[in-house]
Amino acid sequence: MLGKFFQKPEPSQGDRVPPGQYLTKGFPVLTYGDTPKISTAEWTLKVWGLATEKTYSWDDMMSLPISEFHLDFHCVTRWSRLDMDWTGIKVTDFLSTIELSPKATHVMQHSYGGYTTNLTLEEFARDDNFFGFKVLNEPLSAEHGGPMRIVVPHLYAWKSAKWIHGLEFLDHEELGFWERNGYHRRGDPWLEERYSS
Ligand SMILES: Nc1nc2c(c(=O)[nH]1)N[C@H]1C(S)=C(S)[C@@H](COP(=O)(O)O)O[C@H]1N2
Ligand SMILES: [Mo]
Repeated sequence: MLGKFFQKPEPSQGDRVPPGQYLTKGFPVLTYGDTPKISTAEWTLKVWGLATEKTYSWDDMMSLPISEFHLDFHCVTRWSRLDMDWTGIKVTDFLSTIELSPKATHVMQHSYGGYTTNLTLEEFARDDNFFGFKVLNEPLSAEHGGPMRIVVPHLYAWKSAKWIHGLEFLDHEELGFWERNGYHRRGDPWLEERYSS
């Protein structure tokens, strides 16, 4: 994997690169299966489970506060991309528009195409998580999860669902697609939580 595209971190970058990761200056595409092609006009986001059921359109989302984000992105297949600028909607701003049951402790992200990935509510409701729709000053392309994806920068990137389509709130842990197929239930790159044991 090393060579032209993947580099060992410089010493000055070392404290930003989790153990066992290599740097890329590009933005690789990592998708299991086909790429859904969803226009903003047809895109919807549904909330259900331990929250009052509600469906958001693209315009509903665009009426929420828009924020800028600067982050590093770490894939469990060992590439890391530093310094990405994104535009999106903070998960915390979104959550203030829904009625969540006090019993909710976990959330399952559901994507167009059937991909799922799970988080605790605490990991999901962090200030640095967001619904991203622009990256590197361009609208998010279909291959990277456009028109809208989740980004959870503090965990491995499989926790950042592309083509986000639903959020299911739960009072217990359920496992998403990769978590059922051997990946770690949490996925902290600094602890190298790559696989379940
Ligand atoms: N819906 C969906 N989301 C997904 C994936 C996927 O296959 N489907 N792959 C995950 C993985 S393993 C990674 S590393 C990142 C990759 O995002 P990128 O293709 O924009 O680099 O998306 C995550 N989100
Ligand atoms: Mo990944």
